[in-house]
Amino acid sequence: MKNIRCNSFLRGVCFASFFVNVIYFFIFVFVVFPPKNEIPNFEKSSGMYPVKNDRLISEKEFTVGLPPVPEFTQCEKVNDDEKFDCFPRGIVTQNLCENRGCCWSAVSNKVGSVPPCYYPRNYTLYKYENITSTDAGTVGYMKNVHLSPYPEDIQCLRIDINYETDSRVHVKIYDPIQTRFEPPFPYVPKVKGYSRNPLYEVKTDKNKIGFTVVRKSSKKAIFDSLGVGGFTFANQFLQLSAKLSTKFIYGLGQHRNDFLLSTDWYTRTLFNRDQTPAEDMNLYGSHPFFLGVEEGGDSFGVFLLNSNAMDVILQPSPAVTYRTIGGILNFYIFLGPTPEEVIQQYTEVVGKPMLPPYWSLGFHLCRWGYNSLENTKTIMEKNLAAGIPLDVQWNDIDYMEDRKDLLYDKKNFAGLSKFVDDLHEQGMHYVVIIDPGISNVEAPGTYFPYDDAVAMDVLVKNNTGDILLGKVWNTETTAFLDFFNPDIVDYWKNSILRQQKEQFKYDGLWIDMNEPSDAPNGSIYGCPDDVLEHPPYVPSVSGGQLSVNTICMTAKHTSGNHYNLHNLYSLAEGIVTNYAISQVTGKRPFIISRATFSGQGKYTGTWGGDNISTWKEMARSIPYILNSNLFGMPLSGEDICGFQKETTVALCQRWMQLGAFYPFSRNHNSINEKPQDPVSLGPDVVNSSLKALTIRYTLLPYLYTLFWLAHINGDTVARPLFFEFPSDVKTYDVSTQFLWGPALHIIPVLTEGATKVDAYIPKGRWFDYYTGNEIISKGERIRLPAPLDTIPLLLRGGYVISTQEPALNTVISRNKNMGLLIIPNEKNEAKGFLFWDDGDLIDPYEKNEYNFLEFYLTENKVINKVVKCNYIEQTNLGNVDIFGVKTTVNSVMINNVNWKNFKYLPDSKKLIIEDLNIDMCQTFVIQWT
Ligand code: MIG
Repeated sequence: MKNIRCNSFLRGVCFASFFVNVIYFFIFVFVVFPPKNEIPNFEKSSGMYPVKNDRLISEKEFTVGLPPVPEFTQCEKVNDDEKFDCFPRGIVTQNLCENRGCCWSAVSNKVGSVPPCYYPRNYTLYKYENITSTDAGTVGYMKNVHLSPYPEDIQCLRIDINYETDSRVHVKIYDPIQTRFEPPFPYVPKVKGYSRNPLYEVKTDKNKIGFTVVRKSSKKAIFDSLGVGGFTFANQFLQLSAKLSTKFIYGLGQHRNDFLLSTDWYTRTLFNRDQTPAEDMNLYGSHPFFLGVEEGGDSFGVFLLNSNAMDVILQPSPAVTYRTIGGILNFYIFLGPTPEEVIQQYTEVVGKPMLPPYWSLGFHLCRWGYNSLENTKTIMEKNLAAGIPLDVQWNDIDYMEDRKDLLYDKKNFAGLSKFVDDLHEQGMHYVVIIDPGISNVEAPGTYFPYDDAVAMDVLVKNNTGDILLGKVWNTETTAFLDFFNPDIVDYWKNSILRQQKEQFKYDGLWIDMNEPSDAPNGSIYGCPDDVLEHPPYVPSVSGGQLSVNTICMTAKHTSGNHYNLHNLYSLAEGIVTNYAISQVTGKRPFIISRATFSGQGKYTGTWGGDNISTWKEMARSIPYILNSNLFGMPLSGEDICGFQKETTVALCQRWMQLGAFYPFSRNHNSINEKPQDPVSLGPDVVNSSLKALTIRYTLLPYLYTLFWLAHINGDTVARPLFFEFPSDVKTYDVSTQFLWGPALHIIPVLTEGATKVDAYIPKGRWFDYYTGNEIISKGERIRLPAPLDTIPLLLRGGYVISTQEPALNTVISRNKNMGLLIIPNEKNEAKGFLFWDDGDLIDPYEKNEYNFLEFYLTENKVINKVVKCNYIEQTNLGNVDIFGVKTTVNSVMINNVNWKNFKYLPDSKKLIIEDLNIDMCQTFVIQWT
């Protein structure tokens, strides 16, 4: 790329603005670090959990500087759908609106719909000084020519458009003079060179601010921001709008809404918060990424790499508006064209998901309030005795001594170390919770986590430089670990090591409360009055203020203010914890995090937080799982049978079936609720759980292979139907069914008492998992039987699924025979893969210690292809089930030798070949006639 500089005029402007910025800097320093003279008043906490739906929007309206000049006159003929809101906060009048240079049309003065005050077509606060395009992209410099209604417009902006890959364009708009905050992670690998043959074209215009990305093949503008809306780049208010090529939009998490997003003037707020999942609220995680799917299937993705609190508004045009309160505008746009490719391209930027240890794909049992080791053990043993496959036992904060991190209750949990050793003997694993806040009131020398943290200076500070104190679970007050401090790596590793050495050897960590959650709103002293605490525009966060239920925005981390880093806190903790555990145990880490940010899936899995035991919540868990997969965090699940409120037998029976197909499958319950493990709920729940979990365990090699493909390619594991059928519009809003990979269709029962489900079955050849019955669908709704103990499952023609004989846990099942399910398509063909390794090794790919096999069916012959067999342990094939064999089979040949042990089932048209003993790392041919 040619090096383009500011022209002399612009240099003048930029220079002048440099001095302005220096002055701002001093003002800023003064505001952020006021002379230390007063301690803010102690604001009494409104209890551990303040009312969480108090949406309070009372932002100050700033109308500073010059009102924009009257040349913005193009108010006519803007369709309602294309009106972009020019006055998002406060009560607007015609006068106030027009003072901003915006257009007024009171007719449509409805909250949450057509804005009465909207941007004129020729609204522009910036003018290009210089814009140059080359084969590699575009560079432009713009200067601020009209002041926005927000303080501190950035005077000089640079836009870099880089054609990074054939399917990805990177657009960065930033201040070229004074560096602004950019998230330190996810770390995006730099691309060398540029694409010579991009799938897109990017249009710019020297008279209009913005850019338009056009898909070359269809000529459609997928993201068109040229002269759209009111582009603004002030210090704490950055706004960009764009028209989109489709109203089928997904993502922008974390929220509890329909999977297919509404474009009906719909605001999604991204700001990590400890908030029981409820509609229209910002929840634990933030993922400024969306997937758009055009009718016909062409898909694209848009990622705004920005960690500040933001609102993202969708409107019917369809169009999107980003309003973020800090950082820069850093967009990555992905061209797909399939939805799956969009996710692969997105995870190229934010990081591919980690490969979970094999055992963590088993079933997990947990609750808050076992209250003693004895009770934990009793419940666990009852479930094992009932034959419930169980890989992992968990304990919640009740195992801690006075809810103190890194210490266990030696009275109620006496013998924990032996218990954990015994679990390991049986092939089971153990996971415990840990919070990012530690008690600061223990006597010196009695609580190493605090003493060490002070000695190593790894705690979050307040605006005056003292340790910030909040209150989480400790008896008195809580200090927060600064996961942005480089020294925290040693601190965390040493703490975990010490706990493992002196106490017990857990296998994974559950990192909770890491939004971070803090009950007193900010700190026990409240927060200072500051532009970081009360920015001119506050996104629609529930609670109305940024510090509600978390620490102050003025809190200090080593790498900056909490204002910028808030949404990254859990990612920082995830990165450090992943490293620390792998160092301590020498094994592949397993971590489940409540809060998340883009790129989290590279380090941790996640779960949906404090859901409620209702039928509606169970159904809502499916969009959650699908979204997590879109966000590159395939290891996700919800609390099976519901966390809060009492579950019922009928609900838990169905939820255990659905939960058996969550990528991360854990039954978890809140304190004070009745036990809800299968055995405690009785035989109906036990039987359903047994049946569903046995299938999960049978299919684990397939599930593990999907996780491998996610790890290597960025594929999804649990997948919406439209990922496999992108041209079928009828699949676009299906979120009551989902797929594992391409081949297993899961159709849970979501209504009480129902014993049938009407499901949308995309066009093709399918087989009932249980009966082998063939279903040919034209792309229609089909009624499927669903007796209370059964979750309908369909296998998709065209695939080979690898299986293994199930057992009580995966350490046992991994010694058993493997199998293949061969599921033919209309042409009697099928293919599939198997990834296999020791299940616990760190970086099997980099170390090249794994097996990868391919399987192919053509007509009446199955063969394998050995791509790699570097993991020295036999993968022994014991049986092969072939579906849809239309005529009786008389003979079976294995490697050209007759094989007697087979049966043909005329009713289900299944051929079952048994008692094999084939090393799958040797090539084989199986034929039948
Ligand atoms: O404020 O550790 O979401 O799963 O059981 C509650 C106790 C703290 C919140 C988690 C939940 C966990 C609970 N924790």
